[in-house]
Amino acid sequence: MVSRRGFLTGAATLVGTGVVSRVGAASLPEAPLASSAATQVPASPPNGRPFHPVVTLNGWSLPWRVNNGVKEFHLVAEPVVREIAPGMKANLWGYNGQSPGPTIEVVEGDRVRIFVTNRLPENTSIHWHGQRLPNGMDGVTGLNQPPVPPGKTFVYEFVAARPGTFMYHPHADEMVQMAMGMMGFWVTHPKDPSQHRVDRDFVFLLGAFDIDPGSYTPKVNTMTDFNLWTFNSRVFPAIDPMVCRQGDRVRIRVGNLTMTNHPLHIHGHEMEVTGTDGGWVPKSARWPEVAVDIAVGQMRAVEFDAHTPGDWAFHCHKSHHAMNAMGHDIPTMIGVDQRKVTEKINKLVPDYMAMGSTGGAMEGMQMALPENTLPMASGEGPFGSIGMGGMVTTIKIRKGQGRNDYRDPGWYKHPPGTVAREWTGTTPPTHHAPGTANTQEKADLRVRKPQGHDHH
Ligand SMILES: [Cu+2]
Repeated sequence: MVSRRGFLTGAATLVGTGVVSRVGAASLPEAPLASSAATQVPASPPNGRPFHPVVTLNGWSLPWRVNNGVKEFHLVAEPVVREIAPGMKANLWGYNGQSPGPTIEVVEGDRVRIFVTNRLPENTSIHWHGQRLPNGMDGVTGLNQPPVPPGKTFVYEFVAARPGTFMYHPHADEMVQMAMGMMGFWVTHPKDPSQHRVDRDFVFLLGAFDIDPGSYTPKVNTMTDFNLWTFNSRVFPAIDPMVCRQGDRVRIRVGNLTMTNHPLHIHGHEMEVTGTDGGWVPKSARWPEVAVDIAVGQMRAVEFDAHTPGDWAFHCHKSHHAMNAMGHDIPTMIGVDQRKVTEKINKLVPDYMAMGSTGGAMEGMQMALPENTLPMASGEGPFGSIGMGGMVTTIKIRKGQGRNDYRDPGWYKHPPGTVAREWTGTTPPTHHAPGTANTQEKADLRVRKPQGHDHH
């Protein structure tokens, strides 16, 4: 759902606020606006050098116009409302209606002109992370350019010199603006479209937000203890699956603009890093992996052969990043029989809730959620609760999926006899490991309310 916010609308807004940019409103290209968080599969490029477009997970690519051979884009930095998942919206800052902003796709050698209009309440700028460009186009406020004040439009112009995977983000009040969701993806395709050719090319940015349960705006001073871990400002199960055809060569490009690293793990397949921030990795220098760590500020392109049909998990392997808010400040209660204890504690602490004696903290949790809050973990699969949230999605590989078809094919239908099943024969007697037999009686009981007060 991309709507056309034509230059007339833009001009009216600029004139209305008494501000007209240096380039003149009439020469601004339109700044299209995305109104939903659905994945929008881009069509083949309507003009310019041919390329095979990428698919932005829960995002879209920004249309351009060609003006005397120059590709012109218009980004509008502005407050947006982003649906993090059905049931939760966040007041973020982003570009052209969404956070992250739209993906910019150009071809090696293209001359690119990007108009950046600031509709935020404070100065901004854009840094084109990873690009070779004239120093004055690099976007560091104060160092390379004056800030873009609210209401003004600046113009950036450079030649997309090398093919690869890039990002864009502000370099003005960076801590606040990136914590608010200001970031976007950039792909420079090779001049020869047969180079680095794959069948599916997915892109997304890793993000982190700290939004208190029941509230809508991220706490921008949080440094490490975030409670929402996102792919393109979405959490599982609201992140779209990466849909593939069996036999496809698949690329996933990821950029990390959070404050910590994320080891991304693929199930059932092996991947290799084929591109880094600095360019393409020669074939002889690649090695197979099933988890690729993406450090802060890094971009990686990984590739794999989609050889085996199914619904394969793809997720950050930091387990706290595979769940949503409210996962912290909760004590470990595995092995503690809480049945009688809870009764006693409830006399002292009426809202105390026992959690997870057998390990399944999330599944056992029955608690009314505040408004605009997601459960820590949800997602219903064909076999019941998936029990994850955050940085998780699935790679859905199907035989005979259409070449350019990214529609969710539904859950995988396993051939008979290929699903793990209960053993129904006789079982030999089992023995406890030494020292573990009476754990429940011997456990040193230490109970904490979810909100953190200690009670002994
Ligand atoms: Cu992570």
